[in-house]
Amino acid sequence: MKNKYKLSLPLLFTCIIWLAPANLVKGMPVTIDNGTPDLIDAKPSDFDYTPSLFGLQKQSADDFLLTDETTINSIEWWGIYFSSNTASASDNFTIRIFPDTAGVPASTTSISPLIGTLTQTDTGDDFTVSSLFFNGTFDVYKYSLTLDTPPNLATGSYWLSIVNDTTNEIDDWFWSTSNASGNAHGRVNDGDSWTFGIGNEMAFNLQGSVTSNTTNPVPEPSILTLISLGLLAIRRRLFSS
Ligand SMILES: [Ca+2]
Ligand SMILES: [Ca+2]
Ligand SMILES: [Ca+2]
Ligand SMILES: [Ca+2]
Repeated sequence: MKNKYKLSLPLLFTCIIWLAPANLVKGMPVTIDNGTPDLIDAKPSDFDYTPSLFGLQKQSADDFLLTDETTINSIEWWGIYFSSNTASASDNFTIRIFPDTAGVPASTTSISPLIGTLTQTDTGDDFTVSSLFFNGTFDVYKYSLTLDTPPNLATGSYWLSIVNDTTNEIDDWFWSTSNASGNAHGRVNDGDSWTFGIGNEMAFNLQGSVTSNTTNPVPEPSILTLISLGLLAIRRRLFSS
């Protein structure tokens, strides 16, 4: 008899795991960390920027992946003011999230620009450019945005676009990179295709929480079949002795 109980214990646990609700991690914090400034480069992302050898785009975007349905509560990113290192007295960021279409951002977003409470802080880190075309040192600023209306996003790939507007400010805003190798993309105007491959990762992170869990999917039919077969086998053992 003892053997039969030993057999059924693992089965019992299997059943308990299977019966547990799918939303095991609902409400759990989510951090999407795309890195902090590498202090090597920065890319223009400013409606007031005039395309030049420093970048052909006015708008830059970088991708992120959500493995669960997630509500985004806040965003942090980093940047500099080019070319005289004069910080904007009134940043005017347009923060948008675009769906992914075959590895590039879609032309238009279905999510309204994200608004909230913004802070701008000089990190104390400096970024130095030393090239044939330009020499200069820039204060690296950190921006933190707590969203007024946190968007809820389905599982999938997205693109975060952060574009400042420094019209009437002496400098233009550049988004700090976090890695020299990456897939950030750029474009000039709203509605354009994102045709410029920037080739870096941009410095940003997102914080949120899981709205609905998708990493513990309902068991496959084949697993259910195995469980049923196990039950049958044990029944047979019990009744045959
Ligand atoms: Ca300008
Ligand atoms: Ca990327
Ligand atoms: Ca400094
Ligand atoms: Ca400007």
